[in-house]
Amino acid sequence: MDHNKLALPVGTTLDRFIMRKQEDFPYATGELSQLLRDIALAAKIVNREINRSGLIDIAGAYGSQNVQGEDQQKLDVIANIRFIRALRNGGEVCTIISEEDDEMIQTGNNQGKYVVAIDPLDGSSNIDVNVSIGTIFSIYRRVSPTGREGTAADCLQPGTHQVAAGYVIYGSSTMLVYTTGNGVNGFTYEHSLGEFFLSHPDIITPKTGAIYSINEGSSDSFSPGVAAFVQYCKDQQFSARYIGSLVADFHRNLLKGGIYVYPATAKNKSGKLRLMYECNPLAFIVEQAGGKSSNGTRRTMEIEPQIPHERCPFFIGSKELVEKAESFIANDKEACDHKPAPEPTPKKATTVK
Ligand code: AHM
Ligand code: MG
Repeated sequence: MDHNKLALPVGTTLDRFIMRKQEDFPYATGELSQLLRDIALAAKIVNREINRSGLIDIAGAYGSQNVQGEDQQKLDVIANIRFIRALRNGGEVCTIISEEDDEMIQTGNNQGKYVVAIDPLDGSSNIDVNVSIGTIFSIYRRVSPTGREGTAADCLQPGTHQVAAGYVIYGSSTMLVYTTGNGVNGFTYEHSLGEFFLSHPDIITPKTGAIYSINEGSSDSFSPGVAAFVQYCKDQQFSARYIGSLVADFHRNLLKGGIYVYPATAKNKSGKLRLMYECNPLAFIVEQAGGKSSNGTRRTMEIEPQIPHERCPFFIGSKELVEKAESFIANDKEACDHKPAPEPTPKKATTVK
């Protein structure tokens, strides 16, 4: 009897995977590994809260707004507490930027070598209706000396300086996907064992795809370049898929190929999504998987952040599709640059009396 058939191996746990990766770097101190494990632990707790949110009184609005004037959901607040507590207790992080907090959060771990930017619960307006939501995080090495609080310079680094980034999707299954700059790996949560197991090793995103994800409700205020790109997607008979939950839209397109766009609109003049804890981490992941991310004219990860909650237009997904969107935007810009000077407004005829 083949014993393996009787009891199939359960596979590699996230903890073991992180430890193995650490062994690839002979001088690694294990702090980044510990930090990733802290995030995974908080994700398990948040996953538990989300799963029972319909049963206990933690769904719905909290009755306050975050720094960006958005209504906070109770689970936004709970997830924020859980992640901050895990990062504070872990001891590796000196400073945190969170979507839910106006100011930088000092953890009190002044010896911590890392800073974290996090959206603890993205797409939270979807909580009450059982739609997938997510956590997005980005990890930087501090640039200021240890022994004191982290500074704005530690927190406001361009995405190219990220040492790790990832997301958790709380969906039909819960997954954690992350990169440390050496490929992208995905882990699925096994509830009964309380562990994430490697289920999607070395994720590569398709070069192109046939899905476009954009909120077309705002199409009246799209720039001509964005409007032309959307028309191109329709002409190609692409499928429109928009959950309105960034992690879920991104995750689908990462696996199947496609493009997610949140452009500048009349309501959100610089786009809606935040550079530090929504765009940059996903940009790092997509690039590591062979895809591309841009603000329409520039690589997302090269944008120099000015403020913690900065927003930027976001075009992310399969390389060919992001490049196609950029080419429509460049043509639009060229058209604007070369627009003939407007006809002088005819002077009002003077009435000769
Ligand atoms: P949030 O961080 O307040 O949850 O907002 C971000 C969400 C994204 O998950 C999603 O892609 C986008 O906002 C949807 O915005 P819209 O409803 O304008 O299409
Ligand atoms: Mg968000």
